[in-house]
Amino acid sequence: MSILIRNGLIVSEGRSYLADVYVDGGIIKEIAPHIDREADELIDARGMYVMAGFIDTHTHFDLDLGVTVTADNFETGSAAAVVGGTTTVLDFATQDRGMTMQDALDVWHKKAQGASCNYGFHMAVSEWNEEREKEVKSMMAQGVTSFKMYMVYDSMKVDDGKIYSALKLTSELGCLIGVHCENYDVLQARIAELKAEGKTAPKYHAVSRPNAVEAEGVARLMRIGELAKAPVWVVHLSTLEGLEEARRARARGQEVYLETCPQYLVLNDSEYEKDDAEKFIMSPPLRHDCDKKAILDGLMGDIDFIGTDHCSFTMEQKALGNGDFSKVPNGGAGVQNRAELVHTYCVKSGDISIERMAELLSENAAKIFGMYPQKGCIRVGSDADIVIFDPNDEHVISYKTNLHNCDNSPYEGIRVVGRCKHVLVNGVHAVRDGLLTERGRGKYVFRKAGIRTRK
Ligand code: DUC
Ligand code: ZN
Ligand code: ZN
Repeated sequence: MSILIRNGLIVSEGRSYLADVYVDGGIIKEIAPHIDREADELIDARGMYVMAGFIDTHTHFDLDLGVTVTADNFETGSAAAVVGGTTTVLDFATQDRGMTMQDALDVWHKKAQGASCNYGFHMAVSEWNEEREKEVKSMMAQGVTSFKMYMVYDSMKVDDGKIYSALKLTSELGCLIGVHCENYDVLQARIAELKAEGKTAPKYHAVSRPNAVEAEGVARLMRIGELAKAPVWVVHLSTLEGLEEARRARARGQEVYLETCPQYLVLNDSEYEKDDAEKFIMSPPLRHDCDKKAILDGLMGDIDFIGTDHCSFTMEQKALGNGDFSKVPNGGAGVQNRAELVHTYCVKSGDISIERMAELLSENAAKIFGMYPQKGCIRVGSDADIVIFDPNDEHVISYKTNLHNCDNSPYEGIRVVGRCKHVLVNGVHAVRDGLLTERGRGKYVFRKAGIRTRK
């Protein structure tokens, strides 16, 4: 199957230029000012950007939290991803206590079968011991070169000593660990204080975990990374203070990778005053406008990539909290809307260039997570994961039109400028005029050790 993309503005690897792109057998075969070749299909990309398929570094599909399972599995989540231009997700395979990493990886491979976008896995580990250490090389041999640890959540939390040991071992092997940075003990104490005062409404979720709860976790991770002489990745950074801690560590010479999410660029904590505030219960919580501004400024250089932390729950699932914010399943749906939100709130606003958007949504993740140049760039020989992005299309986000399997969206009613008009997944034309026309074309992405872009 060959496809010729004509007259688009290619935005890739820091530059933009007009060219045609010819794709065959799932691979980019030619890029030239004018390609005169027969193709099975022709896409006219005049007035549109031709970009490397976006990579979402942070999704939770089919995740069992114990009380409930995320509303999106790989079938629905990956379909929503592709319509939003995400051709690869890195989902968190989760090693529950008592399980091996291999068990978790096998389970996640099964869950992901038939996905509409490509997928790779970070391994989220809930315990760290000699047995788990022995599995790291085997994970790498199976294409898993990044891991995650949580400082919070009773079922997942690991202590600082374990984070230190894990960082030491995995970094020697060229792997990267992402850490959910919050101070567990203080958070528990604050939740108990609020409950004792009868403060259980959704807005107290944000009160229970203010900026300092994240910043302390980030500062601690920075020092643990320094002691372990390891690079560290802060997942879903949301605060000015957390960003400052990371900057300080970099100024000391440390290698720090930062991820943020659209919710910390677009929304703020006023959402917790709304009637459907449960849908904004996610961790980290939504922040103040000054944090939004700091994170937005950080996109210019401090922040390396933007993932969604897609972790969707229906309103019925959110109601499991039964009026107690600390029991509401944490997370929101975002996998479909990342590119259009970043385009609207960061590019159209004049804060970042379209070239920077390409880095933040695809290229940097491809490099740091060991997929480059197979993915993350428009180059001859790279996979034909391609987004043809119309920068002028305006529409309003709604869960009713989103493909995710969830009766709410944190972005409900927001007008965005920009739409992924056409999307190719492994050379297959999967989205036409904004509509998903091909499902199930995703493949497992076997990842190498990443490029240490901040070394
Ligand atoms: N935060 C969420 O909101 N959901 C899933 C996990 C997390 O850390
Ligand atoms: Zn997290
Ligand atoms: Zn997450």
